[in-house]
Amino acid sequence: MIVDSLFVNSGMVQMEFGGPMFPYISPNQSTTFEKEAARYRILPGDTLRLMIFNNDNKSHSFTIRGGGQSSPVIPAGNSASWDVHFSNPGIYQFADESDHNDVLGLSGMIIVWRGLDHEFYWSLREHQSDLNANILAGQPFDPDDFAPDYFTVNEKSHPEVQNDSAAVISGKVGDSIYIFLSNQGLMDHSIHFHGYHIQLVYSSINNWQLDWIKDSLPIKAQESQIYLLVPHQEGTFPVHDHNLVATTIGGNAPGGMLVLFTIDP
Ligand SMILES: [Cu+2]
Repeated sequence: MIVDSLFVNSGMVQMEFGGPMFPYISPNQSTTFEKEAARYRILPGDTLRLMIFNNDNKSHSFTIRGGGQSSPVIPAGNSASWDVHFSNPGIYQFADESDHNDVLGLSGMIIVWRGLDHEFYWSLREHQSDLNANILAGQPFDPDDFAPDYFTVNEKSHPEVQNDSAAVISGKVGDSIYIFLSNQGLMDHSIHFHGYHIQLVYSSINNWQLDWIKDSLPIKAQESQIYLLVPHQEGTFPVHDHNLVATTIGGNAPGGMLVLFTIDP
């Protein structure tokens, strides 16, 4: 049994220095609100017990997307414990899908995989800075009208994401480097590496590209994937979404889903 905590915190976020502030609800691992979502890493066979503390002013509950497991409903200011079981290795998403709380930030990834020497994590998400206040005010939201202006890896746009050592891939020529991706957003993305090819070793859906070795791989909304990168050369290269709207930040390029990474000899 792995025991960990999940604090539902609400606050204001900014996805760009000097950019707009907008309301957000985040699953965090402490009582301090931060935009980066909690991430849980366990081994196959482990049971995860989440102690959930709801610091928000409305009730919340979580489900494992596609998995049929639900937490208790936790009223504002209350707490509950939730045991989640996984019979297969993979990447799972926990989310509060009621009232579009997941669009407001309330979802994250649970990784159930064997231990590895070199692993990195990418939670993909889009944000529309003028939408969240309307959702919180109870106005209807039609996903067909979604027009995001911020695109994040671990809830940070480039260049801020360069400070995230869990997102910025690093290693040496010949290493087996695994990248755990979970698309928490509403859009499909296409992850494109410069300098290297990556192998798709896991997908949470029936993905006919499994085991393909390519420089670009699409990832659907709410899909999770694992890439294996075995670098054949040293150097510094970008990896970015090939859907170029997602490499903007507040309407300007470059930014968003773009990470520069370095492989050493
Ligand atoms: Cu490119």
